[in-house]
Amino acid sequence: MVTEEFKQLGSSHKRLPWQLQYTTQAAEQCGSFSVPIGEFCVTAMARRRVWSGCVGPVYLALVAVLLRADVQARPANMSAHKDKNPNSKEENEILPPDHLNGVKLEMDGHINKDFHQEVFLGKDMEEFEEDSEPRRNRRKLMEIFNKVDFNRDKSVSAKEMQRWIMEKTEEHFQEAVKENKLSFRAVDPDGDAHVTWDEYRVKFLASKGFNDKEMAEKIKNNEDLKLDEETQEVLESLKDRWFQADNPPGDQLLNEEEFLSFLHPEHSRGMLKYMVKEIVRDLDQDGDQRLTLPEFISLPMGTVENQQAQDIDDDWVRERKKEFQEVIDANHDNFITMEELEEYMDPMNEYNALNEAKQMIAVADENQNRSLELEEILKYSEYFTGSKLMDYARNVHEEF
Ligand SMILES: [Ca+2]
Ligand SMILES: [Ca+2]
Ligand SMILES: [Ca+2]
Ligand SMILES: [Ca+2]
Repeated sequence: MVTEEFKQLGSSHKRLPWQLQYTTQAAEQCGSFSVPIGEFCVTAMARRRVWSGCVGPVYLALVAVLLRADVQARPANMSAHKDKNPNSKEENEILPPDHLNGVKLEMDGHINKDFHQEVFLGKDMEEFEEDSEPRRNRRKLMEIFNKVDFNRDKSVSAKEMQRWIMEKTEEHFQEAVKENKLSFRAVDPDGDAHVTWDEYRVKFLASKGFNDKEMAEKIKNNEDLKLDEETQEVLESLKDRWFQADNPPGDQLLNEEEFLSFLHPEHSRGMLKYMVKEIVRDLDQDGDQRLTLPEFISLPMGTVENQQAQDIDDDWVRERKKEFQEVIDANHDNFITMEELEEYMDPMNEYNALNEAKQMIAVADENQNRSLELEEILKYSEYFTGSKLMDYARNVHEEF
């Protein structure tokens, strides 16, 4: 189990906007590329019909080609490049993030591999990523340990870890609120506290390299924007989401709070439901609005070309199966309903936090006393923080 966890730490997530992520990430998971085109087409077509009428097979082939190009051109770990690229930074300000911190599933239905690190580190996550100096990391981890150990008995119980997880989850939410202020200012430059879909659409297109004045003019005159298929696809799923975030009575304008739930669906009940619906729709093959195990594990669907990829694939399936049976399917009737998935994905669910706490403890609890001592946390620092501490035993000694 531990080895598996460690292996996961090394695997990177590719985070593309909303629906498109589905196929590319699936491909990445098994180390080879193949589009589960049947499922994807159904999704793309259903969505497209709503907004712009019918599509031909040529279009779908094009999407496949574009996706293929995209997968190959993209760096292995997008999050690592995020801050070094000023363009993508600007884009990030107004686009819904592809990955939500502290939420158990990615928006495409994949399991969030960094979840336990996110809820253990809170907003300090990046410090551990950037800082590879083991001495400093060790000190920071010791500081964290002392805070998690609320009653100061030198040991972290499940209750203490649960409390900590809830606190760190709240921290992610506060970060989102803070970032949203800036994002909202960027989409609402005239400061009238409301943003129209058209205003947002122009900003989005500008972030994609289109000329904003030209686009605004075309939109005003109802002209064809002549967008490439990929941009069109992303825009349509953004539009769905935009209208979903518009609280009733809908006026097609988003205020700051609505914009927050547009960017961060995880903290709004209505948007959480919407996100769950999207995931179920994408994975549900027989249309009964709930997921069986085969439906839930069918996501990567790739052809596997070599043994290494096969192993990754097996791990992936094993982990997904475990999550289905032991956690998400709460009443163990072999179906995941939308309600069950919603509970599972709700970041503020205390029961989930306790489960997570117990799971974290189980990974590192070498002396089997159902709580974590400092030595255990330091030894498994890679699991908790993503960064390895060399010679942990000697160094612990030094620090004391
Ligand atoms: Ca304690
Ligand atoms: Ca089903
Ligand atoms: Ca169930
Ligand atoms: Ca222990």
